[in-house]
Amino acid sequence: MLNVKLEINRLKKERNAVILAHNYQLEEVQEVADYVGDSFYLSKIAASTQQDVIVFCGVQFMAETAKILSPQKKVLLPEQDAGCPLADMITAEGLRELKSKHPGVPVVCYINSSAEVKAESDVCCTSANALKIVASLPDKKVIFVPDENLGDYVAKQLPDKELILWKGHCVTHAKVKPDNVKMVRQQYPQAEILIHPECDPSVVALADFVGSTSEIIQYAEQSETKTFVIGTEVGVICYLKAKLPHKEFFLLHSGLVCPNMKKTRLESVYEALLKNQYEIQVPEKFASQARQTLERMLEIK
Ligand code: CIZ
Repeated sequence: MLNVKLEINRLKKERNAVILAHNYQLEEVQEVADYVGDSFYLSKIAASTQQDVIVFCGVQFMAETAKILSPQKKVLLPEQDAGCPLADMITAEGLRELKSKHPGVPVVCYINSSAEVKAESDVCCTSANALKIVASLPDKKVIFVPDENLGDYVAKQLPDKELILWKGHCVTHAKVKPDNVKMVRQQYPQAEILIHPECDPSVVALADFVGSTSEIIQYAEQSETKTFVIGTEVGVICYLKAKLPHKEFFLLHSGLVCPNMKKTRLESVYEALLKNQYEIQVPEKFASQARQTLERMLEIK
C-alpha cells in the first residue's frame, strides 16, 4: 500500500517544493507541512522561499497571495474550489463605488480578499497586524474591507480613527453567539477564553483575550493558565494540542470548522505534487498593483 506521507516527502524533494499550511488545516496536512502559520507568516515565507514550487494548503486568496509575492514560482492549491465566502463578499467594482463616495480616503484590505480587490486597495492587513497597519496611516478616516467585525475591533482599539466598514463577515466565526461564551464560562470557570476578532463584537466583548490565530497560540504558550477555550477555527486547537500537550483546549462552538479549509486532505497534497495541480495564475493587470498593496504591509514594522 502507498505510504502517502513518504510519497509526499519524496515528491517534495523531486519537485524542489515547499509545503505551506494554514493554522486552519487538518492535522494530517499540518503534519506534512514545512511551515504552519497564519497568512502573514506564510506570505513572508512565500516571498522569501528558495524552492521552485509552493504547495499552499489553504484557500484561494492565500495561494493567490503567494503567487503575487513570488510570481516566478509555481504555486499549487491542492483543492481548486477551496474558497473563502468572506473574500467573495466584496468585488473590485463594489470597492470602487465605495471609494468614489470617499475620495482620497485610504483603503486597508484584509488579506481575505481577491487579487482584484487588493489591487484597488492601498495596503493589506491580516488579523495579526490590522491594528498596526491602520495606526500607521496618517489619515483619520480609513476605509476597511471586507470584514466588518475585524474593522469594528480595530475601530474600538483606535478611537482617534474613523473607519468606514464594509459589511462582510466570516460565516464560520459568525456562528458564535454571546450565550456560547456565557455557557463555557460556567462549564470551565478555570479557563481563559481566547477569541478571534472575526467573531461578532458582542462575542469579542466577552473574551479574556482577543487575537489572531498566531496571537492566540502565543498567548496560550505564555499564559500560566492550563485550560483554554478557543474561539476560532478548530485547526488552531490541533496545533495547540500538539505543541502544548500539558495544557487543555476546548472549542468555543462546535461549528467552528471552516468547510473550505477542511477540503484539503493528505491525498490532495500528494496529488498536487504528483500532477502539478492546481496551478494559480494571477492576471498581471491586477498582480502588480496587488503586489504593492501586499509589499506595503510587509514593510510596516
Ligand atoms: O490571517 C490569517 O491567516 C487568518 C485568516 C486568520 C488568522 O487570525 O490567522
